[in-house]
Amino acid sequence: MSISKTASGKSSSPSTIDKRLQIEHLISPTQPSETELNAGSDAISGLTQTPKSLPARYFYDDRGSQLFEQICELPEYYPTRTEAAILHQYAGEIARLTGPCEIVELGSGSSTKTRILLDAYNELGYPLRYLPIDVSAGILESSARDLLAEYPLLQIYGLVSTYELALQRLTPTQLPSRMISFLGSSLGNFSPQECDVFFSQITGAMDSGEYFLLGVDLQKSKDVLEVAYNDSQGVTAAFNLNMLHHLNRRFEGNFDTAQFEHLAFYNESQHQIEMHLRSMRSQSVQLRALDLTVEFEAGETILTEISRKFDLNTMQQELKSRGIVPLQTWTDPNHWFGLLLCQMQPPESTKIAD
Ligand code: AVJ
Repeated sequence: MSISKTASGKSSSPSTIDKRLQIEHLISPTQPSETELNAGSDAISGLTQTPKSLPARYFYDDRGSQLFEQICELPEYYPTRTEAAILHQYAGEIARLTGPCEIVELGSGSSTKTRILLDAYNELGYPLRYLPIDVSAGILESSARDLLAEYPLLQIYGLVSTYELALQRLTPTQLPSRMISFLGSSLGNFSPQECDVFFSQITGAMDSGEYFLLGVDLQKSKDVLEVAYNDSQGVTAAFNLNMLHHLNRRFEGNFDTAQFEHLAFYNESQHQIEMHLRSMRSQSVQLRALDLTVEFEAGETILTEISRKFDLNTMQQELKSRGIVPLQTWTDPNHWFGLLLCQMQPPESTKIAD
């Protein structure tokens, strides 16, 4: 019994939507901030290293976010629907465990899975306050407006931002508690070292007693994994190649995407899918805004993404050792995906645990 446009009997008028919506831009593609100017430096360092790499966050311009939404619907790409099924089954339990709280979502995208949580909080009569955080302004604003039309009591305070900036910017919540959700196994994009940094940003942003909801993709057979990143319709390939379009636009580049191909495989010893773009011939590419020329040999690859696959027990231990205490863990019948609800320990006990 969720409140929707039909259940509430009317949809909200545009004016009340505007009153319940606030979006703050911490980054912008047209007027790059200090941090955005630095952002080009991660592309420079990746492209001048051997082997070459690019940060996965360059996937997500507006077009890339759209392609990612399409990936989530692919028959081969199991993580999204598996996580959504777990959420459907346990959202009520999550809401009861956290009580009323503000929901912060890192990398909110289309906020599809958020509806499952909002429905559960709504059914318990809890106030609905949502803080989506995404680097794509287009998808953030359009999904915020859709949500406000569907939930007449919802308040949204969106941040167009990287995780890092947004986590520094969180002000004390007006509700009894807060839950930061990080779904879709986006954590898998981080190397172990980047995970360390990310978890300290999380602990830095959260007060003791607050909640952290984490979705992680679990280790499984190579066959299932490789098919999920090599779909028959070529959407994943288009998503991967779109990073080059994004760099062209953002940094005045001249990548010819017809001269690169998508490559994705499971690295079993590292428990990670690796996505690469392979240069089909020797070529040189300029990124004028970065004052950079990059030489490629035929067959040379750029690593664009790692997607790590986790072990649930190890993840629980790791979180606990950082004072992010798992309260409850859920999975699907195949054990393909894991959802962990954690609570921040008080600072004193964090010290003892160290
Ligand atoms: C958003 C990082 C979880 O690693 O599965 C999907 C991105 N890349 N297909 C993933 C992705 C290729 C996705 N994450």
